[in-house]
Amino acid sequence: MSATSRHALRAASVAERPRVWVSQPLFDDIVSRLHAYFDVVQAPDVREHDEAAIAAALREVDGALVTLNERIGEREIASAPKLRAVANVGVGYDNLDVGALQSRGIVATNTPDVLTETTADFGFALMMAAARRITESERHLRGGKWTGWNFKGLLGADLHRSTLGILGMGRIGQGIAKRASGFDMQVLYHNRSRLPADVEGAYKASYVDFDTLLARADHLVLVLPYSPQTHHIVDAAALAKMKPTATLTNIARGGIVDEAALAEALGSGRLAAAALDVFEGEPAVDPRLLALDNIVLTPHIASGSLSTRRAMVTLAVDNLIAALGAGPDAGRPPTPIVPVTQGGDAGKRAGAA
Ligand code: 8YV
Repeated sequence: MSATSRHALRAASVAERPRVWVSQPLFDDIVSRLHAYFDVVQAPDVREHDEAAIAAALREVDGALVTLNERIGEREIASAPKLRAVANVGVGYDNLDVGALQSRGIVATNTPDVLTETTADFGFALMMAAARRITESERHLRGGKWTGWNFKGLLGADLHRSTLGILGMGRIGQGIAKRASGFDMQVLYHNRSRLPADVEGAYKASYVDFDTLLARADHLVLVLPYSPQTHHIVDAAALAKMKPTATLTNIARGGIVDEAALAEALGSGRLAAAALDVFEGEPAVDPRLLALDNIVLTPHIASGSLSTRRAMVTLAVDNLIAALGAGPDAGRPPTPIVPVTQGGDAGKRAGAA
């Protein structure tokens, strides 16, 4: 082979390297594994990409590593003819239109399991903070309002031996139930489908209908996926069914709760306290919630321990490499949202690189 044709061959193989877009700076040492297989285009800073920016970023790429900041649906992929895989860094994937991706043969993946325990820890911490008024008490102290020990000041509600309600009994819900047993809590849950008896037995959890869950929970935790069916499932009518002494904790997605109705319930004393890690318009937070004392507010950090965030990025990178038909698991991404069928369109594309 002549030097010219060798050069032409090398140039062609370089040109054929798949391209991927990384939508946010994540952990460079983990993301850099992509360089072995792909040309990587990475956003230089954390930002909210609008529809046009996402469409532009996807136009030339074969794959994308994205977070909940990027909404990817029909319009964003309309002019992305090469796109074959979208790896979401997160277990929730309401930012992806999975149907639209699937109908175009684009493999979508998420990061389940690796964040279960960390997120359950945080859900429990938030629930305790709301029940025992921890952040409110700290504001009181820091604000110089603690002028003497007060026997009846800042009294909260107990967790131990109370009734825990879990709406959404998936992996994270089960993680919370596991923690509750150490507090001798009675665990009630509601889920799309009832769990097998052995799983209920393992978590000492009893299935109840949604209204019973609302009525009986001393502490209600939301851990269900967000979808059109669960939008504002906790609305004014649902809140009215809760005990006035109860707390509500949301570590799922903001849109599950009608925030205006929640602010009204908390402000009027209809509900004792709440804790939110997620917001419908995040990063914007409803000023009516910000004005309340009986609410704990955190900026979507439930999965935010260093080791878990690193594990999430590692899994997403593994997914992207495999979904684009490279690496040791070529064509078999570890955690596809919809199983990759090798005969199907998505399967063919996954193995196509
Ligand atoms: C992530 C989350 O931090 O996994 C999820 O669904 O909500 C969070 O744990 C977030 O998705 C990052 O994209």
